[in-house]
Amino acid sequence: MTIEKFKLYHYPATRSARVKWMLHEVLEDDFEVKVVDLYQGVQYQDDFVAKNPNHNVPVLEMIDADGNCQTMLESGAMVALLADMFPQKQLAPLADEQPLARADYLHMMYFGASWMDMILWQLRMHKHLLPEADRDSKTFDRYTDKFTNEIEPQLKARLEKAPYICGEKFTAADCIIAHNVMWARGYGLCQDGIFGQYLSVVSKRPGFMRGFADAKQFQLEVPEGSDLNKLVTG
Ligand SMILES: N[C@@H](CCC(=O)N[C@@H](CS)C(=O)NCC(=O)O)C(=O)O
Repeated sequence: MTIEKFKLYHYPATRSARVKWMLHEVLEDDFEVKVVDLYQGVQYQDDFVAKNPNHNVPVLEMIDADGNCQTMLESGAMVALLADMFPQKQLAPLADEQPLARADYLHMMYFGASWMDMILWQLRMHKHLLPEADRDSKTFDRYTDKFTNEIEPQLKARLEKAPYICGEKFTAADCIIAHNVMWARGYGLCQDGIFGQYLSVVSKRPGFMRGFADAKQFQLEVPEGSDLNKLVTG
């Protein structure tokens, strides 16, 4: 059964941009995007929480030809599924054809969407999102050190060998890792030239350009007048 419609709930440059990029890779512009204004707290309104009790983006709705709708709430799962749904795009090694390459690809996909993401989220929470009184500079510093000493060398070692995170070919894992690298650079990490080189390679892709065309709308600081610091639960 084919999917008739994809609808992405999105906010520029956040984790939903990973999925927007991937959707552009596989569908060009043939999907719907609904912007959820995170700084206005729209994600905490009842109708959005009914869709996503975790009150965050991305949310991906997929509607099949019979009108059945499946909702996904995890960016890593969305990117992985889209790569598998469009094998002709060759964005993921197939488990039966290249089991070792598939293992490495899944490893990097999950490393990006869980382990690395968890560290970046702590930085974001303790620098910009929590109410000032709840921010802990020791937590921020500890995760900065962890990222610098443990994560960056792993990424660097890969990118010194090949242009993409899993080797010579772009894969869907790059949608997660490159987004994380940009996120990390916003917090002063991933400053080595190899990361700039990596981003300059992936950012030449039309899917990337479309996915991040709205990125300038994102600001790291919560704007004056926003209640997000009071609403955020992490
Ligand atoms: N596990 C989720 C996390 C999504 C997430 O936390 N999104 C952030 C933006 S990067 C968000 O919408 N936060 C709003 C909030 O919690 O108020 C995923 O990766 O899909």
